[in-house]
Amino acid sequence: MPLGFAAITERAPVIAYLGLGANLDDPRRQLSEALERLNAAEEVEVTRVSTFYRNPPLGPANQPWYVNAAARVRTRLGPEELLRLLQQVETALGRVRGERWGPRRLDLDLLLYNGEVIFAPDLVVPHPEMHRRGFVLVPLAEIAPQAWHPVLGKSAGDLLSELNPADRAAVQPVAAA
Ligand code: A4P
Ligand code: MG
Repeated sequence: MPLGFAAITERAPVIAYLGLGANLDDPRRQLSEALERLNAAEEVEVTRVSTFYRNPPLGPANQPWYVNAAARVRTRLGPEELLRLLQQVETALGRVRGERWGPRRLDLDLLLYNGEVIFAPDLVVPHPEMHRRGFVLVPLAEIAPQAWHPVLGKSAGDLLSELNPADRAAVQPVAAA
């Protein structure tokens, strides 16, 4: 086999952005553990993490407030493989799938992947709700104001500045422990 064959066929690393949320069982710990597990995966390096933000639930109101964050990862995984990894980490940390938009220990969403637009049955990227959500845009714009939404043709910073001020104000940094 010619020298360097493996290196040539290996996928080059790309940048992806993740949204993290939890509102049960010490949400901050859930997010920290999720980030540790993702970073421990051989094909993923967590290169930036936002502040953790408290905010009221979107969806059923009779559930605790959420803690949300965003992370930048460098990965050799394809988008579907990265989604599988996110789902494995959710399951490993004990997420019980239940009511849609209901309380959860951990929710990991793939927000942006390498500037790509993906419409697969189980994966839509950019995440279809991200541009409407303060709890996604506040942390994302903190770590990557230039991150590009390829469908809307706008940066995370632009999308945040277009958000309703009340939605933005509802997302507040978690007080230092
Ligand atoms: N799926 C498709 N595209 C993606 C993507 N880009 N990232 C599919 C992740 N998953 C994606 O997800 C349902 C299906 O979405 C998966 O099978 C996957 O193949 P799920 O995590 O099982 O269900 P879910 O999270 O309950 O539903 P959904 O519609 O994904 O909800 P969201 O949009 O994740 O919202 N309020 C606050 N304050 N903070 C929050 O973080 N989160 C939610 C959940 C509701 N309210 C919230 C928050
Ligand atoms: Mg989800």
